[in-house]
Amino acid sequence: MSDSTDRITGHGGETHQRTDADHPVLTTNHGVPVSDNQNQLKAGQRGPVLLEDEVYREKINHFDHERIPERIVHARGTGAHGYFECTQSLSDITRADLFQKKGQRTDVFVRFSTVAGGAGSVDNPRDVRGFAVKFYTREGNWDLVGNNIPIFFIQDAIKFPDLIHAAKMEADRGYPQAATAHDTFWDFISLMPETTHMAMWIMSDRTLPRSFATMEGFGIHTFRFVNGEGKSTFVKFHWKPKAGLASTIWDETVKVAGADPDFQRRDLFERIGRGDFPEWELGVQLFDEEFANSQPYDVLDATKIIPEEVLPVRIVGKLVLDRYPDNFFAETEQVAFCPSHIVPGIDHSNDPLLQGRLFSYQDTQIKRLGTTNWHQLPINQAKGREGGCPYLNMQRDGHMQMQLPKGRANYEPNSLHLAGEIGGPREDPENGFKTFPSEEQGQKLRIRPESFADHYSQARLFWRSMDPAEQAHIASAFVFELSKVSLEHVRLATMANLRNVDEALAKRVADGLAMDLPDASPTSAPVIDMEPSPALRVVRGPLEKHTLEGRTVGILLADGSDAGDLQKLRDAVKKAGGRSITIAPKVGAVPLSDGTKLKADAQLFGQPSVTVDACAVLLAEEACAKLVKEGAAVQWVMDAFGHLKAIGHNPGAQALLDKAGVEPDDGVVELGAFVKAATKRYWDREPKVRTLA
Ligand code: HDD
Repeated sequence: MSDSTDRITGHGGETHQRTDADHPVLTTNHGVPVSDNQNQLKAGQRGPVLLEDEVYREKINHFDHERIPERIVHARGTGAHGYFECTQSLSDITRADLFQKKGQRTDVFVRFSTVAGGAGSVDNPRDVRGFAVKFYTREGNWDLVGNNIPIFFIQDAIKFPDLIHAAKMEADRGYPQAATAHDTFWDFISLMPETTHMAMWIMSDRTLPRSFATMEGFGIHTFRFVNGEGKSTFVKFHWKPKAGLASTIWDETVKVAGADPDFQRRDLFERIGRGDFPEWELGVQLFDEEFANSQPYDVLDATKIIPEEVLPVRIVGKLVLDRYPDNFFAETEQVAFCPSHIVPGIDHSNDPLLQGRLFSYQDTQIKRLGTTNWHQLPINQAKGREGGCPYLNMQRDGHMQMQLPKGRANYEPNSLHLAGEIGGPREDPENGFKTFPSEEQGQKLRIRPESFADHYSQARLFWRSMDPAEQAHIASAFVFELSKVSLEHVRLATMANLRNVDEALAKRVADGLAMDLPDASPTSAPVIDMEPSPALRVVRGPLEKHTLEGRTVGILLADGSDAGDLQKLRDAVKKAGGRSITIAPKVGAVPLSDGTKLKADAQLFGQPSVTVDACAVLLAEEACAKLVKEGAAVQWVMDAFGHLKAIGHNPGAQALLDKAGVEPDDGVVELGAFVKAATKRYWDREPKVRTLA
C-alpha cells in the first residue's frame, strides 16, 4: 500500500488513494478504479458499444434513478442547519429537555417551503411558506412543522386532499403552477366558509415575504406542555424574526419571480455565507383550560388565533441558522418531518387537523424516501445524548437497512442476558414518553363541533386589524385573483362570503371587478366584532423594522460615476449593517471619475431593482444622458419608485429619475441622506403610483 502522502481526504473526512497532485481516484460504485471516464467501450474505434461496459452502464443506470418523488405539498423548499438556544427555562411548565436550562443549545435543521408549486417552481409566488423545524434533542427528535401563517384553511384533516387538489394545477390542463388565481381553488374556497379567515391571510402581504429571514413562523395548533409532575399547560408556538417582518409589493413579486426564480433560496444561502445568520425568537402563548373555555372561539380550531393582545407571547428561546447544507439532495430533499415526532414534555391536543396530520407524514415519507428505514438517513437520524446511542429498539430489516444489530434479541421480553448474550433495550417507565392522560368521552360520531361554527369573526378581526395600505393590498389581491376565475358564479359566491367579513371590503372587490354585490351568504354563527390586533400587521406593525441590517442596496452606476461618492456610499451602507451591490450596463470594467476601473457586481439587465431593498443612482451627466434612452435603466428606477423603495441620487442622475416619472417625496433623497432613508418603504407613495381596490 502506498504511504500516507498518496492518500487524500474526501468530502466526508474519509481518505482516498491519490491519483495526481489534487484528485482522488475515480471509482465505480463498487470501488473499482476507472481508467477512462470520457468514452464508452467500443468494438474498434468506430464500432458498436459493448454491453459489458460496466463503467458506462452503472453510471447511466444510477443517473436514471436519481430522482425521488417530490413532496406532494411543500415540494419546493430550502433548508439550513443551526441551533436553538433556550433563553428562559420552562422547567416548571415542561420537562422537555431543550427547555430546561437557559443557554442550553439544541441542534436543528429547518426547511422553508412554498405549498402549491412543484420542486422546480418559483421561490416567491403568492403562497404560504412552510416553516419546519427539526430539533435533535437529547430525548429524540421533535418536529415543529409549521407555516408562516398562524392558522390554516380547514378545520378537519379529512378535507386536506380536497384543498390541495383544488389549489394545485388543474387536473385537465396541468396549470397554473404555484398559483391560487384559478377556478378550482376559489370554487373550493367559496364553498368552504371555514377557509375565509385563511383566504384573508393568503391575500395579504403575509404570503409575499421578502426573505425567509423576514417572516414569522407559527406552530398553528394548540399543543400541550407537560411538566415533571404530569401537569399540562396548553401552548401555541411563534417564531419572531430578528430581521423584522418585510414583504414585497405584488408587482415586485411577479417581477422577482421572472428575474430570479431562486430568489429566496439564494438569499438564504448568501446570508449564511456572509455571516448574516437568519435568527428568530421562539415565543409561546401559555394558557389553561379555563382561559380556553373563556374565549369566543375553540382553541382546537386551527382556523382561529389567540390575539397577542389577549394573551401575550412570551419569548423563551432563539433559533439561529448558521450552516447551509453540504448537499441539497442529501439534506434538504431527504429531510423528513412528522408532527407526530414529539418528545417527553410535549404532547398533542385534540385539534382534528393536528390529529389527522399525525398519520399522514410518516406515511408519505415511506412513499417519498422508499423505505421504512428513512430515519437512518443522516439528516433524519436522532442524535441522542452525548455519545449515547441515538435510538435502540427491536425493529429490524426493511429496505436499505444500514444498522448492524448484534445478537439474537429482536424481540422483547427475552431472557438472553441471563445466558450472557445481548438482551437488548427495555422500556423506561420512569423517563420514557408518556401521553398526557386527558379525560375523553362521548359517542363515536363524524361531526363538526358547534364551537367551530364561526367562520367570519376572525376574518373580520384580521381585516380590521390591517393598516390601510395592507387593506388596499388585500382588496386588490382579491380583485386580481377573482379576475382570473372564469366561473362567474364562483366570483359571486366568494363575494357573498366577503360580505360577512366586512361590507366595505366586499364593495371594494365588487367595484374592482365591475360586478354587482350578491346577497351575503348565510352564516352558521353570529359574526362578532373582536378588538383589532395590531400585532397582525406587516405594514407599520410592531415587527416592521426600519433598518439596513441584512438588507441589500443596489447602486446603479456607469462610465464616469464619481469614485469618491461611490466609496463613501458603500462605506455608509456597510456601517449601517447593509450590503451594497454595484450594478452597471457592463460588468467587466466601469471607468470611474478618478480613472480607476470598477468590476461591477452585476449587470443592469440581470439585476433589476426588484432584487434589492433600496436603490442609489450615481451617474455622470454624460452617462445619464445615454441611460435615459436605455429601457432597462428607466425601468430600474421606475420599479424602485413604484415599489415604494428609497431612491438616493446625485445631481447627475436627475434626468433618469425624471424620465422614470420619479416624484419628490421623503424617500427620494440626495446621497448624503440616503442610508437613513433606505431603512424602510414609503407606503404613503403608493396611491400615487398605482390604482388599488
Ligand atoms: Fe402538511 C408537508 C405544514 C396541514 C400532510 N406540511 C408539510 C410541510 C410543512 C407542512 C411545512 C413540509 C415539510 C418539509 O419541509 O418537508 N401542513 C403544514 C401545516 C399544516 C399542514 C402548518 C396545518 C396546520 N399537512 C397538513 C394536513 C395534512 C398534511 C392537514 C394531511 C392530513 N404535509 C402533509 C404531507 C406532507 C406535508 C402530505 C407532504 C410532504 C411531507 O408531508 O413530508 O404529509
